[in-house]
Amino acid sequence: MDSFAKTVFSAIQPSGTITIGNYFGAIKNWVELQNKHNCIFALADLHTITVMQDPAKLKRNTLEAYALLLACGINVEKSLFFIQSHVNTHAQLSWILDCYTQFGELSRMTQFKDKSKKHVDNINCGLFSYPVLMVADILLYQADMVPIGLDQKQHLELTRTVAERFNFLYGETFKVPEAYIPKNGARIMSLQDPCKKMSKSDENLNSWVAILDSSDNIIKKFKRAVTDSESCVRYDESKPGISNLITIYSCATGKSFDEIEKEFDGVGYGIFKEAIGECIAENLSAVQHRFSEFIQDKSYLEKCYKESAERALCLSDKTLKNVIEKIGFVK
Ligand code: AQP
Repeated sequence: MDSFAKTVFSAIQPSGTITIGNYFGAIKNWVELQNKHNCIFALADLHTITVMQDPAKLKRNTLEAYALLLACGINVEKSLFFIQSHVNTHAQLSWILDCYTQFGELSRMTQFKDKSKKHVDNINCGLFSYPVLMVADILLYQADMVPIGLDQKQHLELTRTVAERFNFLYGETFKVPEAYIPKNGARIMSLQDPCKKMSKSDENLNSWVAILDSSDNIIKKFKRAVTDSESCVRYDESKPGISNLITIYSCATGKSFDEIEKEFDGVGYGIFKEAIGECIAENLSAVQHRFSEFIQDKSYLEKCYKESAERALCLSDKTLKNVIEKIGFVK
């Protein structure tokens, strides 16, 4: 690894089929960042069990997510890319940092409030302390930069607070990381309720587009996307439906909002929705093709995630040992 480059850490939960929200908000940036920085990426399966999972499905989702991220361009020659539960230091540091995070701080996390409403029958302690595990994930690698979508901003702020608190108590231990939020695509909204973010665990299958959806399905989902009753293709925050579609089209094509408005001047929403569907389907077809190759080669996947996990363990163990020393545990 280049010792002058920055260290970047980010993770994604294998909690379902990965959406274009995850893609434009996170993965696409990860792929670009790998060319300049020392990147460490993980599949956050420990985070995933904060919500009840079917074991067979979780296993399948994890392997598929691994293959899919390779297909999107995560390159294990350049970056570390491992499965979080394979690296024990994450759970160990998380417990320690639980003791340096206040109940009040975690109570204010909007993701906890949202998920508690969604899973009323399973408001478990892991769901509550999820942000601390994310703090540990990041601080273990002394990350400078954490690429995230806007939904994770509050968790990143908590990471900074906990790092500063620990450093204040015990002297410089953790690097205080910065968030890296994309200018465009930081918050892709649901196609059925554009006031809600697009989420892979949303039960309404028309609300999200998965990277692995068939072309027909992608085109159908965009045709069904909820918009307002007007028909002028114009970005306007008071019209979240059409504005979300413009954002998605802009992420996929690299065109500015102005260029898109000109391109679709005088045509109705119907034609625009069809154009986005076709464009996204075309954009994703190469990724889908590569995915179908990676997913068949289980021994290659295993080699990649095992090697990365070994290297991640070595790196993160340095931080953990330092923390253990500072808090007074006998080595
Ligand atoms: N809709 C989104 N727009 C932009 N970025 C997004 N991200 C997630 N949804 C959007 C970013 O994707 C990365 C990985 O997210 P995650 O899987 O760790 O957790 P999440 O944010 O909870 O994603 P989901 O899809 O909503 O998962 P579920 O449904 O399981 O809760 C993060 O960087 C996130 O910001």
